[in-house]
Amino acid sequence: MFSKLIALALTAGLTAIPKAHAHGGVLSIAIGDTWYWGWQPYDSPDGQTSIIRPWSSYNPITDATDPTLSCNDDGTSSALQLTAPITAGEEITAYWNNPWPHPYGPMLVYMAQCPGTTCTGVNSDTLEWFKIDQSGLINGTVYDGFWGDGLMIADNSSWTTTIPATIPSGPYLIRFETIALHSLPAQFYPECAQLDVTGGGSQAPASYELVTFPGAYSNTDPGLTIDIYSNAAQTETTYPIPGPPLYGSPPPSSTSSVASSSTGSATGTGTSSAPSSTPTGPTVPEYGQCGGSGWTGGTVCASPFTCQVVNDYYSQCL
Ligand SMILES: *[C@@H]1O[C@H](CO)[C@@H](O)[C@H](O)[C@H]1NC(C)=O
Ligand SMILES: *[C@@H]1O[C@H](CO)[C@@H](O)[C@H](O)[C@H]1NC(C)=O
Ligand SMILES: [Cu+2]
Repeated sequence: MFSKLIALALTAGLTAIPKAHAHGGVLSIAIGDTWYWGWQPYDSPDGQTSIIRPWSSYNPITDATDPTLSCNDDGTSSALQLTAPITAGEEITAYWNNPWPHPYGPMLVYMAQCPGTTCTGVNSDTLEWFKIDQSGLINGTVYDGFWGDGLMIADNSSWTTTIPATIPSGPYLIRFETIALHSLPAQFYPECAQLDVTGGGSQAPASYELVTFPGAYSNTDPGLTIDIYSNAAQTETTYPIPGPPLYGSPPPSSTSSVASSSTGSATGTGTSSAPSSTPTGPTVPEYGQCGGSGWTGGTVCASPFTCQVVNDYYSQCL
C-alpha cells in the first residue's frame, strides 16, 4: 500500500499534465435569460464562437507585469468573435469551473471602452480599464477571514456585477478577475468578454480611474505580497485591494478609505440624498468621506458642501 502510494505520487509528479487538474477560469456568462458558452482554451480555436475573448490556460498568471494579464492571452479577439448586447444598469454573471478551488483573495471586475464601433480586432493590451466592482476581505482576519473569492465560491462559483448606469454607451470589454493568495506569488485569473452597451450615461471614467494591463498592478503591491499565513495576518482585519479606485470614486487625494474598503460596487447610483443618521464628529472638507457602511467619522460637510451618497460604502462631501 505504502509503496503503491509512493509510486502513484511519483507518476503524478513526473507526468506532464496537459490539461491542468486545478485552477481554471470563466467558462460561461449569463446576461438576463441569455446564456453564453465560453471559450474552450483546450479545444482548437478553429470554429469557436464566443463572446469571451480567447484565453489559453487554466494556469494562473503569477507576475503582475506578465504581458497576458489583460485577458489571459495575447490580447486579440477570435476569428469568429461574438459580442453580447447589454443595457447600462443591467446585471451580468460570470461562471467559473465549479467549485472554484481558491477561497482566499479578492474578486475584481473591470471594463474598458474600445475605440470605434466594435472591440473585435482591438487588442486588449491597448485599452484603458476602469474598475467597476471589487470585494476583498469581507469579514474576519486576513488569516482566517471570509473573502470575495469565498463569496464567489459560495455563490455557485459565479460573480454577478452591474454595468454602471452612468457609463457612456459603446463597445466594451469586461474583465472578470479572481486573485488567489493561498500561495505567493499571488495568482491572477483574468478573463474578458465583449459587450455592446446601450442606454448608457455620460460619465466617462476619470483619468485617475483608468489603468492598463499590465500596468495596473505591481509585484510589490501590499495586496499582492501579503502573507495570509503570517502571525501579523492573524490580527489584521483590513486588506488593500490592488488596482485603481472604483469608477465613481473621489479624486486620489481622498481615496484612502475607498482603497481599503472590504467590498464595493460602482453601480452608478450617483449622487442622491444625504445619509439619514444624525450628524456627528468633526466637519469634513470637500471630497472627504462623510458616510457609508461602517463609517464612524464625521458626517457634517464644511459649508457650502453637502454629504452625497456615492455608493453603499461611501458618501462624500461635494
Ligand atoms: C462573513 O460574511 C459572510 C458573507 O456575507 C457571511 O455569510 C458570514 O456569516 C460572515 N461571517 C461572520 C463571522 O460575520
Ligand atoms: C450553477 O452554475 C452552473 C454553471 O457552472 C449552472 O449551470 C447552474 O445553473 C448554476 N446553478 C444555479 C442554481 O444558479
Ligand atoms: Cu489554482
